[in-house]
Amino acid sequence: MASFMFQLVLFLMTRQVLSVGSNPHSVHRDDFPDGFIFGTASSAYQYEGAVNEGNKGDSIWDTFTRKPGKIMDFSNADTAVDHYHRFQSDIELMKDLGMDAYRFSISWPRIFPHGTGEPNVEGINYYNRLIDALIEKGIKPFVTLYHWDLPQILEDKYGGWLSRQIVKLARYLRDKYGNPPVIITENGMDELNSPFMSVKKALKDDKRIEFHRDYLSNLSAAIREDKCDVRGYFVWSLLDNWEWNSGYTVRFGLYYVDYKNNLTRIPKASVQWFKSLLRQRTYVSTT
Ligand SMILES: *[C@@H]1O[C@H](CO)[C@@H](O)[C@H](O)[C@H]1NC(C)=O
Ligand SMILES: CC(=O)N[C@H]1CO[C@H](CO)[C@@H](O)[C@@H]1O
Repeated sequence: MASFMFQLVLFLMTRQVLSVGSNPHSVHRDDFPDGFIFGTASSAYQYEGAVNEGNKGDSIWDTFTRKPGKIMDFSNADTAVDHYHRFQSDIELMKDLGMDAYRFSISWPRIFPHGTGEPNVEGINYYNRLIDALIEKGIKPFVTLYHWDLPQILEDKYGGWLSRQIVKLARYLRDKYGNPPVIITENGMDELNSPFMSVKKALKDDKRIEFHRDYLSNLSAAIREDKCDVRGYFVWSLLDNWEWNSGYTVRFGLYYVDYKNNLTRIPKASVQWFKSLLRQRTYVSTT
């Protein structure tokens, strides 16, 4: 297995929109240090679907979504955006954007359907295929170990004690390593998924562009001027997806997912914006 990185999740779901500066279109990959990583982020439950495939066990969210009235639009993530079956073409989209990395999470109940015991070969194979496909396209995999989808059986047995273990782990790492490099592992802005809004209008996500532009120009300044050790920035998210209690009522994607038309991915304006931000500049030698 090729090398990949494990990351603790640092959630940074900023909603604050910063004021627009004088040169709003200037932010570019070159404003960041060499090796700075741009990526998109996702989580297993919000993306994969296929909740009953591959010998997967139930997660606490599978149980929760089946309780009436818990999810705003009465939806569930049984299909989500079908990333489980479509990850190959989704990786093509990341490549096309010029992204360096992809952060995804491992569905715990896909690996341990019964919470503990022997790992499930089908689950492991799925993540191996995903990781191999990313590496083949030159996109670095960042793996989140836990993104809320605890196996139901662990919740039943231990009342979720493992999530307290995760907090303990995070504290331990902070105390042990002090001031570590920071990766912004998700930052994004949602818009209401209004049934009355045309697709054409939904694709014009200028507010999202403004949001990322302001954030990135500030981040670049923090790195250059304040010497903050920030190493990467992950956009939440590549695709519109299933947003926990909000179900499908909000859209966070750079790509619009057409839920009425076979989950087709359609680029929003922000895709073009990120493409030009991420484009490598080619310098012409004059000698
Ligand atoms: C829906 O999209 C998937 C992935 O592109 C494709 O394999 C499938 O054939 C499509 N289904 C229909 C009914 O168009
Ligand atoms: C601290 C900092 O750099 N703030 C800047 C954030 O971005 C906006 C818009 O580009 C600027 O106006 C702020 O000065």
